[in-house]
Amino acid sequence: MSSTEDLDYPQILFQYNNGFLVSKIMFTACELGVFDLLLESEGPLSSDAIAERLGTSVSGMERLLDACVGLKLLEVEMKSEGAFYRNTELSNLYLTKSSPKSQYHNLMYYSKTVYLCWQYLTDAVRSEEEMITFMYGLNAIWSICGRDVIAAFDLSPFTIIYDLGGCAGGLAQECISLYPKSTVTIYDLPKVVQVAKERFVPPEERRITFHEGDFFKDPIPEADLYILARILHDWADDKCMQLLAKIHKACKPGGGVLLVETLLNEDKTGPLEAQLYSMNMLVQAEGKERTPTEYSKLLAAAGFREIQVKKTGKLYDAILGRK
Ligand code: ASE
Repeated sequence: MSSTEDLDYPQILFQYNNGFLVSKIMFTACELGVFDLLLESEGPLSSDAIAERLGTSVSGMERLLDACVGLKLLEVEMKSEGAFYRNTELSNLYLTKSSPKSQYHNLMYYSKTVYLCWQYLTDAVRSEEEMITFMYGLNAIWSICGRDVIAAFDLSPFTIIYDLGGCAGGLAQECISLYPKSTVTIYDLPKVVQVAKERFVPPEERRITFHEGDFFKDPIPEADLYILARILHDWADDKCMQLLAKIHKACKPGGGVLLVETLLNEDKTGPLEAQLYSMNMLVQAEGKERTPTEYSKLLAAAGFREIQVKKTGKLYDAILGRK
């Protein structure tokens, strides 16, 4: 009879449980330069000598070296004076900085960046929930500033409007309420559109429609006005240029693009909100907050003319460019 005790479940369990300890021991020995030192030294070194050369504690280094021996990243030789350590072939080949096959930089990327991200693995797997929370968070501000940015320019001549990255539709709702002849299409990623339809925009709102796609990869339909609210601040200049040029191509002659962003002062001395948000873009996205001149240059380079900047006095300002 085959019993579950025949299978070494606990061993498998503990092996999985300890996986990250193994990774971190290898990363740490690499980062401290243990393998580089042992490659360069004439012969095997004692833990005291390694600790001294690398500026670490002796007790910590001793344990790290022994753990590396356990992992076959080092070999130890017992002499009358004590333990002496040397690299294994694997360490010499892959864990030293100077080897032609060195994996040092990859390991450091894992140790410093990937390792930290995995602290949030649970949240990432729950990310639908997180995305919905983010959508509520981003949408809430339009009940305070939406009217001001939509009213900053007379948008009544623009009847077909696309809100690119329009997300939960808060700004689109402000738009149709101020401009009764206009329709707004929210262009966003399929998973965002799905949530916007289910939870945010009431189906009886006939003047708001949806378009599922990735505006960097997929076609952008022809329209009178494209709204880019808090989109360009997510991206570096080259991506902004790519998007604006694509919008310029799709735009009807006489149409335009409306940027809605938190504007920095020309000398970047403020406002504090824009400076704080710019730091946040460094952490969360690929972009930054910009000055009116920086946005105007991007618009002009994409072919837009008659660029006008309107400060609203609230958190978000408006910039209009015409084709
Ligand atoms: C984005 C906007 C935000 C991307 C990530 C974001 C906001 C927070 N995280 O386009 C809203 C603006 N607030 C801050 C702190 O930047």
